[in-house]
Formats: sequence, structure tokens, C-alpha cells
Amino acid sequence: MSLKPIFVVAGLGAGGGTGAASARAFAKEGYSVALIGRRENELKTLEDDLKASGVEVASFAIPSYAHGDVASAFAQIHSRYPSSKYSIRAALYNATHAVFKSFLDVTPEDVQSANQTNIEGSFAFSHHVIKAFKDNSIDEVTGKRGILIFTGSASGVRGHATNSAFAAGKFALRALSQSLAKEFGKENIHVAHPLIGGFIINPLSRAMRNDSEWEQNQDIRLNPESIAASYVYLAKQDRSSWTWELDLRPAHEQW
Ligand SMILES: *[C@@H]1O[C@H](CO)[C@@H](O)[C@H](O)[C@H]1NC(C)=O
Ligand SMILES: *[C@@H]1O[C@H](CO)[C@@H](O)[C@H](O)[C@H]1NC(C)=O
Ligand SMILES: CC(=O)N[C@H]1CO[C@H](CO)[C@@H](O)[C@@H]1O
Repeated sequence: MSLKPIFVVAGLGAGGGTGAASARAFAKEGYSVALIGRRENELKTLEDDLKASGVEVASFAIPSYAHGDVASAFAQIHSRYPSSKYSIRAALYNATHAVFKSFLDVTPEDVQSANQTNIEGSFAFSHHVIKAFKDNSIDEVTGKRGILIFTGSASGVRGHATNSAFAAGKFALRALSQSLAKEFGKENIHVAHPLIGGFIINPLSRAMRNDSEWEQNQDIRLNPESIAASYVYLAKQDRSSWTWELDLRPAHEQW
């Protein structure tokens, strides 16, 4: 009997950005979905939306990306989707904590939050995902046991005047993804780090900018659906030729 594949995504914000678009895109490919996020109401709304379009989905709200909270989300995922019927085959760590400030204005709380979402949370998430992947059989089409994707950033390879805390977190995320890719490639586990260079249009960035010209100009911002299509592409790559790092930017981004 073949097991139903599950896509687990952590980091959904207000429910209309990269995480949500990825949940939809993987659901279209036949995955059931597990949503992990901190905003309980928005998570529930997204869960209801997906259900209404016929997706098998469950949401798991957590108070933080501390190790214990992430562990409890995975315990609930395993009981909602028992291993007799389901297997986690794709996972996306999209949680982030953006800080754009001059260095002397960065507070200990900023450092703590950047640490928790980018380091503690990503390590905990990866731990549970890799453990689940190790129990999977090798997929006949792709030759892999599973794919773990991290939403990276141009700030993960380059510091700027006002991104010390954000860049430190994103550098860490990239380092983790590279280490995992090297350790677990041998076990046919695919780890990928798509690096996003530019601003994504989503409910939070829309509200923050309040700029219809920016919203309408496809040349200067990224669509979450387009990012999600690249994530699905990564998931479909086979083991003879797969990508660790992708670099996604809008056409007119200055880099
Ligand atoms: C960063 O995270 C680690 C692991 O959770 C924790 O022990 C440490 O205190 C954190 N450091 C800061 C500055 O928040
Ligand atoms: C958004 O911009 C419009 C036009 O510039 C302005 O009238 C409106 O008050 C702004 N809304 C917010 C929430 O800032
Ligand atoms: C909830 C959350 O942190 N979402 C993030 C997903 O990744 C994109 C790209 O880094 C961010 O813009 C979102 O904030």
C-alpha cells in the first residue's frame, strides 16, 4: 500500500504569502498539508480556505519556535497523520524574523528573536523532518526520501548597513542547509536553499508599504505563487541532478 505524501510548512505569517502559496502548490501535486505557525487565527482561516478547496489539511499553532514547541507540533502531526497511512515527503522552513535597523539600535530582544526563528526553530524543524525522512522508502520517480527546503535570503550571503541581526540569522540558516545537504545527500535526502533576492508581495508587505504602484509592478517584487512553483520544481528534481541553492529575483532587482 502506498503512503499518502505530506507537505509540512512552518512560517505562514498572515496566511497569504510564500508559506500559503507553497501549501496550495504542493496540495495540487497530491500532498496532504500540515501548517505550523504562530498566528492561531490566521492559521485557522488558511486551514479553512484550503479545506474548502478540497485539500486534506491540519494546522498546528505554536507559541514560539523554541525547540519544545516545534517538537510538540511534530508529535501532533504524527498523531493526526499516522505512519500507517502517511509519510512526510516535503517540508518547508519559511519562518523568519526581519530586523532592519542601524546596529546600535539592535536590542537584545531583536537578537533573541532572530536567534529563535532562524537558529533554534530551524534546527528543531530539521531534526524532526530528517528523522521522518529516514524512515521513508526511496521514491521511484525522484530517487529521494524527501525534500527539505529553507526560504533563504540575499541577506544570507551578504551583510548590509542595516541588516546585522537579520543577516546573522539568514547566514546561519544557509549554513545549516548546506551542512544538512552534505550529510544527508548520501541518504537520498534532498536539502535546498532557495535564496530570495527582493521583496515578496503578501498581506503584511502590502499593508506595510501601502503602495499600489509597487504592488502592480511585476518587475520589482516577487509573487509568492511564482516562488512556490520553484519549490515544486525542486521537489520534482531527481537525484541524478538536483539543486542545493537557487537564486530567485524579480527582473529589475538591483544586485
Ligand atoms: C540562542 O538560542 C540558543 C538555543 O535555543 C539559546 O540557548 C541562547 O540563549 C540564545 N541566545 C540568544 C542571544 O537569544
Ligand atoms: C494608503 O495610501 C493612501 C494613498 O496614498 C492613503 O490615502 C491612505 O491613508 C494610506 N493608508 C494607510 C493605512 O496608510
Ligand atoms: C511567516 C514568515 O516568516 N514568512 C516568511 C516566509 O519567507 C519570506 C521570504 O523570506 C518572508 O518574507 C516571510 O516573512
